[in-house]
Amino acid sequence: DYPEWLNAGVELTDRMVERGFGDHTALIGNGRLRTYKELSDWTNRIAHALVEDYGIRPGHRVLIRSANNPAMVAAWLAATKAGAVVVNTMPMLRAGELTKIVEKAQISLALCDTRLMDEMTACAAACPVLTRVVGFDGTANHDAELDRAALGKPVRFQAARTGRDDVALLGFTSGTTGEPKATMHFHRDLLIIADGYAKEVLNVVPEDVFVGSPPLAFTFGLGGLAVFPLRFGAAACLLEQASPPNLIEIIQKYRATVCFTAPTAYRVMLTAMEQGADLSSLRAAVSAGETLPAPIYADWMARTGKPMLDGIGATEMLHIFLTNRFDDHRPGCTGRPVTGYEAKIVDADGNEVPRGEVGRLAVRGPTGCRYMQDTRQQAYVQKGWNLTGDAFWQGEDGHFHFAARTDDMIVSAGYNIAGPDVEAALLAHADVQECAVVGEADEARGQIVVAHVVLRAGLTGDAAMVKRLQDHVKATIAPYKYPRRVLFTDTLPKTQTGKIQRFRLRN
Ligand code: 3SK
Repeated sequence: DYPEWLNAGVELTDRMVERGFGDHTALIGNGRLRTYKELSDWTNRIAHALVEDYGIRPGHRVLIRSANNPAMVAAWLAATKAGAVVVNTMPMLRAGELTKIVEKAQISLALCDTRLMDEMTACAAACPVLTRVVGFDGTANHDAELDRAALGKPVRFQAARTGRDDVALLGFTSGTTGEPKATMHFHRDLLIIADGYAKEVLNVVPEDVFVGSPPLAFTFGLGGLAVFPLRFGAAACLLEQASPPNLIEIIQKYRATVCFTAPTAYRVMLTAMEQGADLSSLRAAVSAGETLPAPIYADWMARTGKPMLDGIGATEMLHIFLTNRFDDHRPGCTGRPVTGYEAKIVDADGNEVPRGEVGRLAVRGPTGCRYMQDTRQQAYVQKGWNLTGDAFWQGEDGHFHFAARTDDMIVSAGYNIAGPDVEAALLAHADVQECAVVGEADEARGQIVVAHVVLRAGLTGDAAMVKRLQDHVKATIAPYKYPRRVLFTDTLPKTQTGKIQRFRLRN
């Protein structure tokens, strides 16, 4: 039950000061600690600048482009307080990918870390709807246009009178067609995920220090590294480069207690612990974004005596809806629904299948899929149940087990990669005649992107060509999407109507 008028930005900052957390550390990043009072003042000043200097009004769409850092969190909270609908984007996106988002969401203002301006300005040049790009300083110096505009503003701000069911956030997800889809989430949704999963499963306390790798642009990261800690007076430690070694260093430095990352990073942490790293401060190791291999779960349990909490969420659902728990966990299992959610396994007609049989995972609960202006809504939500695109089975004990993805989405080291996105990038290379991109199981990354490529006549598929194509993909779309394996072939398997049969390329 949330009040009719609710602003998630206010709840996560000013309200926390009112509740006595003013002196607690809220954000750690770029070598600085900021208290809740500082965060509240900072976001209020930026909100003033957004309204008074840049004309932001409730419902305007604002894009934020940054790596994970306190300035990004402040920009997001400030825009939310001003009533804007925020689109957080990943720093690795290229101008072409940003353009699709800006056009789809009709974004008028972009707030961009000054270190990431190039692709943003190229996007603005191609998008008349984007009338203003304002730089902010993601380092601790705070010396860019937005920082200067905010500097002299009051520390109190009358937040926009947003309703609990007003849209606060657009989470973008690249569909299997490569066309980005925007999922709308309300102010109350942002609090529901904290009051549900974070409270019930993680039991967050003000003494907690959160750390992790998912980008804030991915709702997994926004929840785990901003909403969850801020809702309970805990601290969030934000890393611009969240490589496993950096995570390990920061966990030790700040005695982090809750970690959100993918199995790949936990594997590196296990090796580091064997070599003497002290990660004993961690009380909760949350693994999501890709399947948790049973051996990593078992090794973690053996070394730390604590379970790794495997969960599954979706951008459409905002956050985790199925999870293991501290007192109810097992290997190769994604647990049970978070309180408030229900899940079942259905066949192609939506009928529940018997226990043990693989089918489509259907879920419903207090958050759910609301695509913005997208015909795919009808396919995702059927009879009130969200069909996430995952194949699962349910054991006799009611616990859910992952089987496979049911679409062309490749999940690699926690990143969702749409095969068609990579295909489009490869096809833009002069040497590529045809290609098909699929995911292949990989022990370290869950899946890797594999490209099957037919080259133009007379060209040779050698190591130099592999490198050229990989570099081309990295320069065209977000670099993490590049194919780690490139296989050359004379033909691709096709139906009689000429459609590529990607399933025949998957092993
Ligand atoms: O499991 C995921 O991929 C996910 C997606 C969005 C939000 C949270 C999670 C865990």
